[in-house]
Amino acid sequence: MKTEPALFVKSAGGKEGFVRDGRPMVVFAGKSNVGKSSVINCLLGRKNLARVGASPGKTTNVNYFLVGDAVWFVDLPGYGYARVSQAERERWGRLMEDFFAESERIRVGVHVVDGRHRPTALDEQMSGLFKSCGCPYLIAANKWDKLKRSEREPNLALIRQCLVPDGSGEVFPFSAEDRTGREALLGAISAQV
Ligand SMILES: Nc1nc2c(ncn2[C@@H]2O[C@H](COP(=O)(O)OP(=O)(O)O)[C@@H](O)[C@H]2O)c(=O)[nH]1
Ligand SMILES: [Mg+2]
Repeated sequence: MKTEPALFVKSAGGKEGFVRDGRPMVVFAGKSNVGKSSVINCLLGRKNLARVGASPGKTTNVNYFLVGDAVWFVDLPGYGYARVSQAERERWGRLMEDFFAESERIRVGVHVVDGRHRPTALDEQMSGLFKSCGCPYLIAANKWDKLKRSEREPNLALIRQCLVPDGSGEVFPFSAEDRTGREALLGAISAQV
């Protein structure tokens, strides 16, 4: 897969703004602050195409990046930020429902989770959305650089057990900081688009 050029094209706050141009989509989701923007930048070899550290809970839109003129990288709004209103939470739920209702264009799902912790209930909900759309499901266990060596195997096993006990997806140790797992994840994405 060509990762250049990569450009931010648009942001959609609702289904009327979704891109429907027939190009395949690689869809990224994750808890807010898990490093989703950093993972996208790392994969694309860019510093700040997807905005890192934009205040958590504020990026409530679906963002579209056109990669190599051929593939959409779609950045879904982060979830699980404590200080958002019930109304915002409901908006997120509706947006996800609308987005996954048009799942035939999703070629692969990339779920960014925190490699240090047990997946949350919302991670499990998100996982269900990815699996229900029937696309290959890849999990990036991010912030891997922060794990002690002794934590690695047990954490991988825990993430697998929580999200893909039936082997319905693949878990990749990943670090947007030191680029652990970049080639492996990019290879798995490339195989689908
Ligand atoms: N140590 C470490 N920090 C990371 C990693 N990925 C992201 N971060 C940091 O985590 C914070 C949130 O990252 P961001 O990409 O904005 O998260 P997003 O809200 O999920 O898009 C930033 O301070 C990043 O520098 C990683 O793999 N390792
Ligand atoms: Mg972000």
